[in-house]
Amino acid sequence: MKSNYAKMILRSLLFTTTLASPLSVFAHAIMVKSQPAQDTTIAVSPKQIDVWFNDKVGSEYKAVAVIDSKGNRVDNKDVQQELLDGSHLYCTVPDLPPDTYTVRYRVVSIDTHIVTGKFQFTIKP
Ligand SMILES: [Cu+2]
Repeated sequence: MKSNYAKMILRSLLFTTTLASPLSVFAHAIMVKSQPAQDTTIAVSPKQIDVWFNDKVGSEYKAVAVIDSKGNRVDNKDVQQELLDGSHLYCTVPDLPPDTYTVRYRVVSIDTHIVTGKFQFTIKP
């Protein structure tokens, strides 16, 4: 988690630096929220995984994958971008058994930078 935080700080520093460039009106995407939330334990399988960024992200190359503790991909490979909120991606999942899951995402920022990241949640009845 500490290294993620360091990366976020680094990214915001880089973003501040790029404010000098004419393209800088466009934001670098940073994940700001998810459902299930990062590092939470829930009792029942979610129906879908939601990820929100600080700004709209590109519609191309978007990816969200849910991986179980054995390394198997378990989501339905149906990532969507909300029509009226381009900062919101989601994919559906089947009924997931208790386990710790890793959600990996990849998006293209409006500033054209590719952003990848991951977070975990646990299902425990
Ligand atoms: Cu960027």
